[in-house]
Amino acid sequence: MTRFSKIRRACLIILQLALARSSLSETGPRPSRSPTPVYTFHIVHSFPHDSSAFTQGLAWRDGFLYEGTGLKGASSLRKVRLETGEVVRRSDLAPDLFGEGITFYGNEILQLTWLSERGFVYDAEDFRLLRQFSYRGEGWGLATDGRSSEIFMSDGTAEIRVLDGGTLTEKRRLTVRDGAKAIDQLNELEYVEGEIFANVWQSDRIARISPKTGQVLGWIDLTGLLSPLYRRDGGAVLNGIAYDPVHKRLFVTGKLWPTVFEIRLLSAGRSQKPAKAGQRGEPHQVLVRSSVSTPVESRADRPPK
Ligand SMILES: [Ca+2]
Repeated sequence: MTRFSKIRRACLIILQLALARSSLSETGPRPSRSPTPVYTFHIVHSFPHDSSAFTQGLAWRDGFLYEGTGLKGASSLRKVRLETGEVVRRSDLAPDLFGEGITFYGNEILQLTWLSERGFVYDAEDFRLLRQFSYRGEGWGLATDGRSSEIFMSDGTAEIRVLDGGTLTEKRRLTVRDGAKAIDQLNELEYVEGEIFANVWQSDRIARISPKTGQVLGWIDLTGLLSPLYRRDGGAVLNGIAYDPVHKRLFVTGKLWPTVFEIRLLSAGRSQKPAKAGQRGEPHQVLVRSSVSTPVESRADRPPK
């Protein structure tokens, strides 16, 4: 065999191997991923909400809702009586500021602004302004787990910044993905039983996110929670999640919505035995579990109309 023939034969073998591999990849098994679980809801209670409040942050502590509102000239921090919607304490931002997310950190409340790169720290008891802090870019949502010294901050992208609670400086970032797809427009946040819940701006969905990996563990579909009749404004979208960890109550609302809803999560599309008599509508049932693979409740548990 001449040298040329050897080279030609080697080339043919390489070509055949490449074709065989290509054929295998077309017909062989592809890596697959189970669909991300989707949860729906059952309304446990409805409470009045100030329909002029452009909700940008929502939190719960010791029997009261705390709310941060936006829009220039209408931005505020509020302490709200859940049952009546009464604002029992309020501090307004300067009219040139657009308020955003809030969260508790110890006995303080932090509040972001949208484009001003300025954050505020208040005494949680009397709303006295204690100090300011700064950050780069946009400020959207805030949350903390209440135990570690970390604070989660969204900025409208698919990234969640992790801040040191003591210095309010950035430690690292999570990129939020559902499978391989980055999920951006992450807005108001809440830490719920080991997960970060995030409103996705201009959608009826809340992403349940792993605070370790940024992976979306599940979706909460809140379509139909508020009748479109009450959405008076194009900006009146779902935004605002608060969690009462003591009684395991989950609250959601929206910008300019007339209602705060306490909801219980349902596992969509999975049947389960009906709840025992007397359980329906009680506020202290399990709302969420730390493992999203565990069904929470089924549609079958919805009370009949
Ligand atoms: Ca929140």
